[in-house]
Amino acid sequence: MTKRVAVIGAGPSGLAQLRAFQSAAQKGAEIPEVVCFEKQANWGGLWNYTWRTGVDEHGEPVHGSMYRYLWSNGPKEGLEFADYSFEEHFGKQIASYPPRAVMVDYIEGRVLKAGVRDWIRFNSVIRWIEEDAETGMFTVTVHDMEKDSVYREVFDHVIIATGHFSSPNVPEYPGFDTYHGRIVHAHDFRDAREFTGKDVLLVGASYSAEDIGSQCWKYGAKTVTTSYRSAPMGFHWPDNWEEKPALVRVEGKTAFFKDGTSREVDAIILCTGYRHYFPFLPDDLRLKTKNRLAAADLYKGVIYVHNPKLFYLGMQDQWFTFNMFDAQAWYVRDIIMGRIEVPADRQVLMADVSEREAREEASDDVKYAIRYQGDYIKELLADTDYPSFDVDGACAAFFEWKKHKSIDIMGFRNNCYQSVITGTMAPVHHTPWKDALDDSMEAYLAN
Ligand code: FAD
Ligand code: NA7
Repeated sequence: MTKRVAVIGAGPSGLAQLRAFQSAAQKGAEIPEVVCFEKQANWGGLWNYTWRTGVDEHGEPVHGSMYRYLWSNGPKEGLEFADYSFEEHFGKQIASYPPRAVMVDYIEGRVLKAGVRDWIRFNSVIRWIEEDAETGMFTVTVHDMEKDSVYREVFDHVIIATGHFSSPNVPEYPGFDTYHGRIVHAHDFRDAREFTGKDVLLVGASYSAEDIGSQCWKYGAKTVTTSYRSAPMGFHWPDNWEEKPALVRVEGKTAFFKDGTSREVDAIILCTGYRHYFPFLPDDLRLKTKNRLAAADLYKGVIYVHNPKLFYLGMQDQWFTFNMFDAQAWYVRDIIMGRIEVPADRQVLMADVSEREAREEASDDVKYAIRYQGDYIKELLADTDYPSFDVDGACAAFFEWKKHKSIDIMGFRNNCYQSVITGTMAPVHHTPWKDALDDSMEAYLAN
């Protein structure tokens, strides 16, 4: 009997999985029956922008964390699909930091070409997954939101591709309950123009704080203050941007910091990260990990050590994204198709995880971390037929990106890099990022 595989989520990771199976079928292999369940009405995951916050049209928690005017926060040369270049999609090479609309068009282009849309059941929320101890099969409970009906289906394998930047980590500080302004988590931030002319405080010192702060600055916030718990971001900020140590409390509209200073702010944006959150999984199947490069309990970063018929994609903290999801998806496909064997001894699986953790912890150097994830991709690629590409070249693009950020945090997106897939140099974008207020695809491609 044909194996049945459930893929949960049609974001970049889930779509990579569909493309991986379709590519095997295209080469003449017999593939399992693949069913992808997606709770949103369309594919693209986080890249599928929604204006909604809180709950969606069905009363489900909104998945989207992306906001208007978002441009890729790293060079596209670090994430390009090896089997579908930007040049193939757009018919020309494009600049290196595309806005969201351009990115979603590219993501969509590959899967439209592969013809896998009808493998996906949209508006289908996974409510629960459990394993039958006797048969080892998974029963998946699905809520079809269009029909408003709940049903169950049985699968040999389940692949969790629901992402981990959707369920916000929301700390509380003394005085929040009486604060005279808006407090919002990055997950619910949508349009920077809301903060034009305002004094904004961002709590956190990572990508969200940096990028949402930059958006607010670009669209005319009066001042931007960021507050760090561990270490400052340390970029050369514009004059109206200040980094403060940890927030201690707020009173009225005044925020007080650990160094004894204070500042009046109109809004507080909590850029305090996200949680791995899988409300549809019981204890024995649920991944519990921090946002790190060596995710806990995943052999080869994808196979759940406590139940190797269950897989997780894209659960690591991410330097690499799309090409890493591809490497993972091809690897998982080949395990399911019997081309790659997973050791039967659980101790071996656990030892693999420990080794990855120790290697990650061996250094906190940024270049080391980028190479670490690059090496992980190479390790997976070595065992599958995913088109090999110059991973070291992609690492080099990330090193350059880091350098460009340290030189000019508001200008790093004006740089361009060489594609490791086609070898072409990206053109310089026609407008500096800070002046490009129109982030439509038409405006971006008008080079
Ligand atoms: P997601 O994109 O989160 O997709 C998961 C899918 O699973 C969603 O479609 C969701 O609806 C679905 N789903 C969830 N729960 C269920 C359920 N119970 N039932 C059915 N379906 C479900 N990466 C970059 O490379 N460049 C960037 O510039 C960049 N910017 C980012 C900016 C922000 C604000 C955020 C939050 C992330 C950014 N990322 C960026 C990283 C991002 O995580 C990846 O690019 C990518 O979207 C991850 O893909 P994914 O498929 O693993 O997860
Ligand atoms: P990250 O990268 O997980 O960073 C979370 C930040 O929030 C980090 O600076 C944390 O500080 C800080 N944090 C977490 N909890 C708290 C509390 N309680 N108080 C103060 N500060 C806190 O999440 P991001 O949202 O920035 O980025 C996630 C993805 O979105 C990323 O991949 C991008 O592509 C877009 P710490 O350093 O732990 O002290």
